[in-house]
Amino acid sequence: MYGKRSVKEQLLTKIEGHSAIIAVIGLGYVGLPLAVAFAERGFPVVGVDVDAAKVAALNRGESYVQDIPSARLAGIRFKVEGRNLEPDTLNLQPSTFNLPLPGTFTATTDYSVLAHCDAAIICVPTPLNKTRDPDVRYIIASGESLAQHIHRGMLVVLESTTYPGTTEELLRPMLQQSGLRVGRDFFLAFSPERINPGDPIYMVENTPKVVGGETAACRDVAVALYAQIIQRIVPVSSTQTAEMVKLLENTFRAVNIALVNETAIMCDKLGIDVWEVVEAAATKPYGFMKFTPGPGVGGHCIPLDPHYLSWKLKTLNYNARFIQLAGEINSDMPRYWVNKVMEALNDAGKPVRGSRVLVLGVAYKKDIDDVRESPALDIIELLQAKGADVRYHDPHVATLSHNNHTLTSEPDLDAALATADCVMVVTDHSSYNWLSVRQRARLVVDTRHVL
Ligand code: SAJ
Repeated sequence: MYGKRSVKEQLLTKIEGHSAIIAVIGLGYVGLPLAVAFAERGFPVVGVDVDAAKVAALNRGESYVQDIPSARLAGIRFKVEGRNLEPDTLNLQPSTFNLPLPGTFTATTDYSVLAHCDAAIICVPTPLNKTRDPDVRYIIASGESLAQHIHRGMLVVLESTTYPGTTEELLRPMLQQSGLRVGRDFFLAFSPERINPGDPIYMVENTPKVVGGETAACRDVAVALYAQIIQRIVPVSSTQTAEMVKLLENTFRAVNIALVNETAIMCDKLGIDVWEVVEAAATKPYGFMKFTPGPGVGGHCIPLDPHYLSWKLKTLNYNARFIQLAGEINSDMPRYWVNKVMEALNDAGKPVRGSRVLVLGVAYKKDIDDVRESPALDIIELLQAKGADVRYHDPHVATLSHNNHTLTSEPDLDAALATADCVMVVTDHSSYNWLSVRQRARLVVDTRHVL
């Protein structure tokens, strides 16, 4: 091959020269920051998403992701001959699609643009379905689109959190239908996302990135790509290894949160203040990591990711007991805390039925507006099932619809506090004045130890 550079070498040259056209599939809290980071590094970047509203907003320079202010989009606005194209002209058919220029970002709903891209990074959701089993439909949809447009010299990276084996057993066969061979004609890798929304310290650029390839060449190309924007790359020996790294990271959290939640239950039975125990244990300078008890575990990562691992092991006839137990303990915390409310009302001579309970904070953790898998949803449902008149207040969540119930946040917090028979602190948003809550509330059940 003297003189004829290999497909890998040609792609590496484009990557190192920042001329490789990069596609990011899925423009959520993971995909958008990644796309922006590559564009700001000088790459031509196209974002692909099925949601036309998101695509139009981005092409208007409007961001809907908290960590990416719209001003950052303006800096990488897609320009042709130095002028900003109107949004509707950006969504042309691929044949007339103006491919992004170096250092710019544009968005489209048309997957056929992938035929013009040198790299495609898949950042689509991996939820659980009704039976709490992995739902990889979005990975499959992306794989199907890529299979139609994959070409020689293309790198595909999967970032979505999923069970070990997804890249090799699910994605690779779909892409090889093209007749192209992985590791020679195209490259396939897995690299877990570690985006932490709202984190003021850890961004895309300074969070170490684990990368595993289907072959050594796949790993090399993926490592080279991420090395253009991320300070520290951590190559591992396979895509399964990289998939497993992410699941260990989040299972570690789920199990330790469950441990501290069970510790809270044990301390309650022992008449010991678990918060004092945790604070004192946290003074241990080595070999301990602080977790805090709470109303349960919400979000789109921690309650779900471990089940991707336990599901895979079940197919191998192994029962991942820690994951099972952590899930049981964490998902039973809403019931534990609702019982606390019942006991408190009972001590005040009030039945739950007909009592007004004000839930303070419904987001799954403080200072965000995301209610996915939030324990507040279970708490409200349990209280309603017992006949309580449930109200809520959350400065970040105006309306809450769950199991075809729709509640709206109480407009007047002080009045809501004063008229509630019991106030339940579920999410400890920083904006609350806890002294005022304590003064106005007749009765408080505090799941976050803020009072
Ligand atoms: N929680 C507790 N006690 C704790 C920690 C969390 O009850 O000690 C609860 C929270 O209230 C929340 C849930 O668990 O309901 C999840 O909280 P989280 O802090 O894990 O936040 P997430 O869900 O946003 O997790 C993300 C994850 N990031 C990625 O997957 C890239 C996780 O790996 C991060 O470690 C976590 O953010 C983080 O550290 O903020």
